[in-house]
Amino acid sequence: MSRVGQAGFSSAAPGSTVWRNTRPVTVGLIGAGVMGADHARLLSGSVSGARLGGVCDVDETRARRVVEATGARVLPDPFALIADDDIDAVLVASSDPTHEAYVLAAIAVGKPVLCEKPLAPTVDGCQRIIDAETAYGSRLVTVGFMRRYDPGYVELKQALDDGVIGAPLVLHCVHRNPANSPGQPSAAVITNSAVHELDVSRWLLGEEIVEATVHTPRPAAAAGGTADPQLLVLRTASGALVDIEVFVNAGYGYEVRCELVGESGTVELGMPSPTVQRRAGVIARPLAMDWRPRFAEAYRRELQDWVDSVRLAAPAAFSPAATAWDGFAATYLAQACVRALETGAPVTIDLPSRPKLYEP
Ligand code: ISE
Repeated sequence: MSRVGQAGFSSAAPGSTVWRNTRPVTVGLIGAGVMGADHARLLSGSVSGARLGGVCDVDETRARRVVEATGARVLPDPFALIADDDIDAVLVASSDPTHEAYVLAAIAVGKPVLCEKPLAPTVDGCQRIIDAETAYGSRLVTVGFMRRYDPGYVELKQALDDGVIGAPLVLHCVHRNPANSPGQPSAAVITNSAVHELDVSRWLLGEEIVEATVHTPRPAAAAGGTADPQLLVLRTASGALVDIEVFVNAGYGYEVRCELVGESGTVELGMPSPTVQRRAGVIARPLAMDWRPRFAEAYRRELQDWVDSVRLAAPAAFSPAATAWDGFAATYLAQACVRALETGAPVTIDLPSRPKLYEP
């Protein structure tokens, strides 16, 4: 019997709103860095039906700072946290190379796990997670591609699905960060940043990417040798095109833009700020300096949906949550784009077929 069943989170029909468990879901957090601290704050104040039960980080002082005022325990060992009887579900926000081991450990004890992107940095690592989840027999893994919960992206997808702009032809994406770590490998511009657009393209368009080319202008002086910006051009199975300008040393702020061009109209994300400032001779809209304020509502909705799905022991009806298969696909596409960057030539992408467990 699954740990979910043992904990009292018994199966419910998808779409049912009857909570099978009235006590809050006790979440164990691995990783108390920038994203872990943000998740802890949301779990403690903005998400209903959950409590933070334990936190583990390689830096114990950082973990202590995060649990202050929450009543949660600091656990020294991530695997002990995963196995702990008090922990119902696991949130992985540690460094990318550690994700696979923690997700596999959560599957081994039958606990739901929300893993920050990437699911694993390598395709083989993602495949091992798919194999473990398939052997377990039901889905436990969610990948933190939070843009699927952003109100703007959700409305954009709704417009497409409602037929408001006709069949999609071109998706234009822009993804800019003010600055990144000096010496960042050129591949990381794709695997760490553009990977969001790779996921969002599949999710929005509801089809797979079959070819990728990556173009690079002369690198920006601020990029310190990294190939930045990059222009990714993708072709989908039905023949639509996706272009992604990713520029992680853009200097001026954090900005994400997206416009979908259809046969009879276009739809694009609105301005991120609801206010307009007039001052010192300019009309301006405030811009965030990193992704947390820009996607604050998306992170909140993502966590709430995950907690609700744990309480229901089933995904909520119409949940946009990314599965382990979506995590696999994102890493697979990112690696293909890295090959396209390195060779300068188009790369054909033949994503393996979706295992039965992940069929809609
Ligand atoms: C970061 O890791 C993220 O996931 C952000 O959403 C993205 O915008 C940024 O470029 C990444 O470094």
